[in-house]
Amino acid sequence: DASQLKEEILAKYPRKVAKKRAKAMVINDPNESQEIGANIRTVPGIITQRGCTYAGCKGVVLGPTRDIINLVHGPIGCSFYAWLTRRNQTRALEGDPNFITYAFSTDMQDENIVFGGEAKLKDAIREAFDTFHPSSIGIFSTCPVGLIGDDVHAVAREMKEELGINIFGFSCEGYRGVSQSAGHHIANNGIFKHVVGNDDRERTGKYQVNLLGEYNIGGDAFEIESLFEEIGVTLISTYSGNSTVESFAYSHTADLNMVMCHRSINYIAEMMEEKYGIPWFKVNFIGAESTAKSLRKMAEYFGDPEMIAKVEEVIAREMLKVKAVAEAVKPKVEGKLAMMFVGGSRAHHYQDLFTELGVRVVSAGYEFAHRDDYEGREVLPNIKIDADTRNIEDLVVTKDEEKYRDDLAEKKAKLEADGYEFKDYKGMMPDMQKNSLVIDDVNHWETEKLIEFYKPDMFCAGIKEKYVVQKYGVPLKQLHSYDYGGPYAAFGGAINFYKEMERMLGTDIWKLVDTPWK
Ligand code: ICS
Repeated sequence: DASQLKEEILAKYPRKVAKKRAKAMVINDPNESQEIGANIRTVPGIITQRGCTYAGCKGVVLGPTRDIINLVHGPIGCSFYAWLTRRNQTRALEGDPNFITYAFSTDMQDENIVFGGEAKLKDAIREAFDTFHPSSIGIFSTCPVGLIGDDVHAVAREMKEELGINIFGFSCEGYRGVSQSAGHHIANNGIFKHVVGNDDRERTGKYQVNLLGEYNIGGDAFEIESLFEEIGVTLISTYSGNSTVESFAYSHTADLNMVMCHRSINYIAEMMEEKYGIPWFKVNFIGAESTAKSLRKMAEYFGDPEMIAKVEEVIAREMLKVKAVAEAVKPKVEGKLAMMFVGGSRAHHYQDLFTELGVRVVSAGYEFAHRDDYEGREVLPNIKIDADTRNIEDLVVTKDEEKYRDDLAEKKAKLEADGYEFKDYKGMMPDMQKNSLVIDDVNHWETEKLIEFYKPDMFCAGIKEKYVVQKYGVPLKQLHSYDYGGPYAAFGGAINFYKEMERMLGTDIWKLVDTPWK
């Protein structure tokens, strides 16, 4: 069983490493509260799946936003490898700016490392301004910037003054946190400080919402947007798939924040509630059942009978299509085994899609999530704050007496009294089967042992794992970029995913793989 596998994995490690890794592997019991070691530094020498803090800040959170110039201060490689490989899509309106197809970099050279790069950064900002006339520019620090001490914030202030547009910097040097998770937090802080609340424009809809933590990979956000539109909900802003900085600036005019990826964006949800009184709850639009549940929860929040009826109508109509495909695919894939090791929320969300097909998830884990994403938010007060976390600024946010929405706070209190849950993420572990193996920050050695042990029919991870796993004769589905596929969100996305699983699980080609070491 799983405990034997865990022993075998740990036996290979030096004693100290084994002790560390033992805490990151939990044999799951959904009815017990179990602690997992998460958001802890990777042991040097281990091949981790993780990315860096700059990746989380520039690549993940700000990267999908199209009307800002995201200028990377650093060596060209940092920009090149963040250049649309995440497959985040956007749809600019006619005549509107869209800068995400570009890679902006100061292209630091040895000379700048030795003598400082601030002058080059200023020139780059002026050049970007003269060429593109953006309304805002973000500056992203890569590792050398922190090492040589360039002050990107001072440069931002100076250039903001000179050019008269919004310019702000991020101290998101790659090494600043233990993973990209630190970069999410830094990005959340920066957007909140420099953008949110800048534009108090008039309401345009009766029911206004923000969708937080949806990045439009493979067009996921488009699927969700069209549902909202049909239901009569005005989507002010998505953080940050198919988004604009312009919309972030008035996103505080929303009546509700729905959080899709808890890990990357819970900070903004919390800060917006503190300052403006906008309640938030967790949603999930991956999986047909989860989508239905999330839509119902939204309709219940607004309590408009017309919206409630519309939601039911949409669910009934879409479920017919979804069920037809699921019923055709399920017999072909039912009982197969899957495992998924992805980022900070998809390893949880995608289990729903597999469950809908009768595929069993035997092992799963996040790369960089925190204990609350595994065990639920009730453990938040018990999470030890270590030096790596303390490194990241925790903004102190206070109530905005003028803009605070007392009406929403009252609405929330009333709903809560009826058992409606806000801020209620319960994490991945309670949703996983008993004795499944939960692993944080899995590495290549552990991946190989997992494959040998479980012989899974499907492995879900990313590009760094893909070809190693496939050489074992196991198909790998990238749950970061979706390979070339998607969207997989909402009802239409569920259908796409079922078909993809039918294609990948139904072929015998993987049995023909002759590994070089056999
Ligand atoms: Fe959130 Mo890859 Fe998201 Fe998640 Fe996050 Fe990343 Fe991607 Fe992955 C992400 S924001 S880039 S849902 S869109 S950093 S797939 S935690 S690792 S699972």
